Amino acid sequence: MPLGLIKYGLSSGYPGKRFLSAQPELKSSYDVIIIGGGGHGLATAYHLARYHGITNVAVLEKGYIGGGNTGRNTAIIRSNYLTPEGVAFYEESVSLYRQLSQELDYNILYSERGHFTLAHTDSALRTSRWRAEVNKHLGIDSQLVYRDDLARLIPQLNLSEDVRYPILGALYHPPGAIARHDAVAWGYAGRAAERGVEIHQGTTVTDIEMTDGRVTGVVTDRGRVSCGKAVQAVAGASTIIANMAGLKLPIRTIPLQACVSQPLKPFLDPIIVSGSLHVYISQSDRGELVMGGSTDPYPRYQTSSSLDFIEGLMSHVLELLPHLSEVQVMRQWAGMTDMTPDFAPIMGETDVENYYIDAGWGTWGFKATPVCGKRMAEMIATGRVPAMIAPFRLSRFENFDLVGEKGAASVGH
Ligand code: PYC
Repeated sequence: MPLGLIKYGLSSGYPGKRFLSAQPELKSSYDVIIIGGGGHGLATAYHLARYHGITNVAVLEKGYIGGGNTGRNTAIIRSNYLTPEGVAFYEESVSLYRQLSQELDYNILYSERGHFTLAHTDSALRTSRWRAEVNKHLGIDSQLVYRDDLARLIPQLNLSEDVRYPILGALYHPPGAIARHDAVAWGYAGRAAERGVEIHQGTTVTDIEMTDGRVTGVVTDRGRVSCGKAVQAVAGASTIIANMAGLKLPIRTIPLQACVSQPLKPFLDPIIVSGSLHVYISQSDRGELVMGGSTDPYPRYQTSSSLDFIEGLMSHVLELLPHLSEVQVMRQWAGMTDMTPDFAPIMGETDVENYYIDAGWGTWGFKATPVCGKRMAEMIATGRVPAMIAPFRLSRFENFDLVGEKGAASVGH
């Protein structure tokens, strides 16, 4: 055992540098309060502090940082969306992700694997072709591949025609990647805190105080605080918090389950997704297969797991990769997805003058973390909505100016 570790274990003090300094008392007032200490809230805090010099910021987190959907997803990063608005937005996120370890001086284990969305029907092939063309037009590396390409690129895949859903081809997106999700939250938190942002874990927001259409303060279970501006980034609880500010969101919250297998030697480099079979699967740096499926069939606010889900998911995984039949599932969990009618997020201003929203992340929130941080911070600091996020405004649902992204969702709904 290394000497340093023995000294550490025997020391009565805390010899290591704390990642986050001890939690202070809440101040009476902040320039900006961010409700939600997941990736999006922490990235917003980091960008406010680092790029806009706004450091009188409090992040209020009910549980612990990254303990919500940031730590409950399957960590897939890609930009092969269907609409020009979606593609441009997620492409900025991919480019920020690519250099995030350097930006934060913290290894997020970013790993480019190639992302394959399998097509099992003619109509899925048509959507894939459409996505490939939109992607290529916007400079995204994305192409349609067929069975002979797949046999070469993913030799593990069951390409037999004698199955329920034979594979006809796939949308191949070489930059598709995975990363370590906790590290994304920790990296942003650490670097924001170094610049003076206060991160208050275990702090539940119970009300939002309003006067004349403006937020004046946020009430928590640790006391009331005034603020100049407030932003909510609370995936899975968006409607509840927005209600406190008098806002109604067109969101239904539905659990999404996932699981990991026992660790295996590396054998699967790419990320494989099948919308028809409701499966996505990748192998993490620890060797575990990270697997997920469709959302639960009913809305509710709970993160419990079900046997029904794991049975269904495994039968689908085995259709694609039958040699995994002896592999054990080690852990199972659920996140909560805030689904919008058009499968695109809700970002930007609201009817409440100084209250901003980052919500509606459905099953695609993790991959948007860096771009959300950058663009939300820009909006809060400058008072102008960046063109990049303008299409995702809440008011689009009133005038039916939707951003239809359902065809690009990896998950069955
Ligand atoms: O959008 O890539 C995605 C995704 C994968 C799993 C859930 N969503």
